[in-house]
Amino acid sequence: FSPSGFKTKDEFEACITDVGNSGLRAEDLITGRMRPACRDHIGKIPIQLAAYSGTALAFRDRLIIDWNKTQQRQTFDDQKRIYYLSLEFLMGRTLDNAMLNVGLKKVAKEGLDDLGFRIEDVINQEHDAALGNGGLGRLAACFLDSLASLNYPAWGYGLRYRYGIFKQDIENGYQVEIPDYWLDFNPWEFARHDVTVDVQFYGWVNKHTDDDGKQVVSWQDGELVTAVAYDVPIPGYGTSTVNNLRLWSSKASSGEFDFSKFNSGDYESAVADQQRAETISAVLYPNDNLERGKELRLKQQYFWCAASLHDIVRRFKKTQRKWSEFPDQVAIQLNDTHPTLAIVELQRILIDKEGLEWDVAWGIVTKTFGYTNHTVLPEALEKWSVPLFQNLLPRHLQIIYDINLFFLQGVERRFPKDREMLGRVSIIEESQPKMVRMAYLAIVGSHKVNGVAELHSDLIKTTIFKDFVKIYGPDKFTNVTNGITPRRWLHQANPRLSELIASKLGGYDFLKDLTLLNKLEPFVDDKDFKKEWAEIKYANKVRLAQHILKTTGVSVNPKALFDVQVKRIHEYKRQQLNIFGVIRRYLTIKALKPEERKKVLPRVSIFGGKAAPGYWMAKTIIHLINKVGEVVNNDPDVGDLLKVIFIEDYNVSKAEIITPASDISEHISTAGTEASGTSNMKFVLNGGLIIGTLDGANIEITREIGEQNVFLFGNLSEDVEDLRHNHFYGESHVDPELAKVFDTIKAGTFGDEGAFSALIAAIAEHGDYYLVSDDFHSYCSTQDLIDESYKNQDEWLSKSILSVARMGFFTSDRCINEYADSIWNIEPLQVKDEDEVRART
Ligand code: GPW
Repeated sequence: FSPSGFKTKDEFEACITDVGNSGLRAEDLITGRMRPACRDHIGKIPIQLAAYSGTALAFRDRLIIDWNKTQQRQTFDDQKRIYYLSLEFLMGRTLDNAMLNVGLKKVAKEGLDDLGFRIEDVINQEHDAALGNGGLGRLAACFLDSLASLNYPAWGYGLRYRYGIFKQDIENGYQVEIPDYWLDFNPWEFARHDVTVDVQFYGWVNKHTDDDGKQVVSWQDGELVTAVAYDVPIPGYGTSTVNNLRLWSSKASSGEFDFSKFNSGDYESAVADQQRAETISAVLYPNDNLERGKELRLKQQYFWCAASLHDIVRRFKKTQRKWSEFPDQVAIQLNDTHPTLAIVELQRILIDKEGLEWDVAWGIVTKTFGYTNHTVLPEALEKWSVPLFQNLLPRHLQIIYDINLFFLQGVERRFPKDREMLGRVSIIEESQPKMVRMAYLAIVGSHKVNGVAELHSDLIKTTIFKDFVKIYGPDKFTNVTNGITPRRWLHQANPRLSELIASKLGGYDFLKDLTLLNKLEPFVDDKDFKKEWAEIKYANKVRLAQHILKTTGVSVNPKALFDVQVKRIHEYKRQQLNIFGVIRRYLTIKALKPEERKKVLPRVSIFGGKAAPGYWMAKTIIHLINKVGEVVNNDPDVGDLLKVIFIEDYNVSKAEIITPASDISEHISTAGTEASGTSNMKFVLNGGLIIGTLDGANIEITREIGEQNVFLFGNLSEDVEDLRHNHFYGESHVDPELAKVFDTIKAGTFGDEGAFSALIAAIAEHGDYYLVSDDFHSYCSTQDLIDESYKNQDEWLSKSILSVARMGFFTSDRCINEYADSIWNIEPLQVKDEDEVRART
């Protein structure tokens, strides 16, 4: 061991540890002072990690300066701020994004190169911040990126889970969940031990009249848990704005009511209290589009809402304004119903603590909040049992009852003849036990309610919230179609495509104004351009093929058509339809004579996604995909013509590899069930075509890019209800092609047929709720059409280029501007040094 520059091994290792732990030598890595030692150790994991932490800490230093300036500027300017409350922020990795936004990625690359590191390897050292389940959490992350990039004064508020979404292993074809402890080394958060809030639970409500004859209500006793703030800088692209994401962590309160336990020697129970407190922010609930009514989840929700509201109110009070100005200074957006308690908490603060009259307070509350709905699936609509509420949050339950009373009185006055209306719209469901309907509470407490794609926003108005449209009129309900950030989902994930586009558009302005992509249209007939376009897609497929080989041991041909479906596993998203289609393809190939097989277009079917640990049917679907893969991938009759791959542990950083490598991706939910979908946008933006139903944002994507560039199939949402009805009351039969697939599974071709019987029965015997059989034929013929189209590569490329050129609408920048205009009523803050920063990037 003789690294030049260091006298002993110990000295060298101490230096590396230094970089890893403290950041003192962060700049050394960039400037190359450690060069000789590092060179000798290329490829060793600790040093790669050291290089990562060194680089991260160097960029972090830059961010902190802009972050402080931004916060000072926003405080000084004292404009209206938007607070985005989300129980999930699926951020993925930060370093690459920080480098891009600070604008010194090239410098870092050269510095690391000099030291003998590849920047990609360094970036890959980072653990994903996976504080979310899927689309809802990733949307929140894209929104933060856009808010900062557009210079909006904005804060995100969430929970700092010790464990994010679990890591998924596949063992013998089954999903196994491994805890995701991600906080080992996280240079992107700053513990703010000076920023804490005590949050109260349980206890009882004391109502009495004070000396002036005024009724005073106070919530007493119970237990206190302390929320500690952890701040994460959110840099914008091409601007010096760095906004703040504040995540709360729970710990035992120092002002514990049960302090006496320590004194009385009840040490064990005091420790148990501490653990109970820390449990609140311990783990992200791994359910997507499903609510299970667990007490700990309600505790999480209140803990986070109370801490955030306290923080927001504290900031407002510093300005010494009148309460009536609160809605001019503060907009709060509720990411689904998870933060609905914030409505009740603000009302409680205003009436119980600040002494405002009910009506005055309620006027302020409703002007402040906006609510975004992300689903119509009944199992995902939150309801909390009244007894649970009564125990955990007794004062909040009273306030909810009062909100409901005044609301229903108003409804009764307006619709005196419709007695049934009251029961239908009541915030309290008269069931056994009674339930609090959180979506109704969110509507009543907000001034705007929005869906996330046109069809979805129409559906909520005509189905689940129909009565509320009658009550409030249609203007309270609006649409803001989702978007994605082109910085991460084009530039970072697909740097070569971004570079090619920039070369034709004369720079990277399209990353700030995505509609500029339409300037690509004239190149659709440019031979050289098309060739480069195709080469980039191929290179991205090679990269994915390497990842697949490394992680699954299966070798796939990058010349084959890559067919991708990556998202949470859910019956409504219909991965079962896809895998049944794959089995049909397998049977078709098997039935061909060897010379006929030569004409078959090779295809790789790629799946990825997590199932909620308790969602048995979703786990069965994963199992089937893996078992089909085992058989198909090893069948010599099939060879390269068909491969079936399940990519383990799908997450944001894997999405960045998978998305640019797809030829066709699948967005095949039962019409009317997928509120928007956002991966559809990511795939098209990366030059992949899509097969999809007329659902969610697929519809608007089709409108933008043209019907001839999308492969649509299946029943329409307006026909779904009748079809379901017929399954139960009419004559139902399984599509004959699908029946053959079922026979093959039942014959044990993919192992123990019993393992899949429930999956088949759901379709063949139990009403086929998701219309798999109804759509099967249409799905398969559309897949056949895709094979034919792909054979004409020139035309395929034209479709790909035209689609990208027309995707400008789907940037989250457009989406955030719409929220700002139509819901939040906020303006961006002018940033003077923007040009300078833009020049750097
Ligand atoms: F059920 N979405 C999600 F509405 O990822 F809360 N998780 C969820 O728990 C819910 C919705 C919830 C998704 C929608 O399924 C998807 O269609 C949409 O694109 C995304 O939220 C962002 O709006």
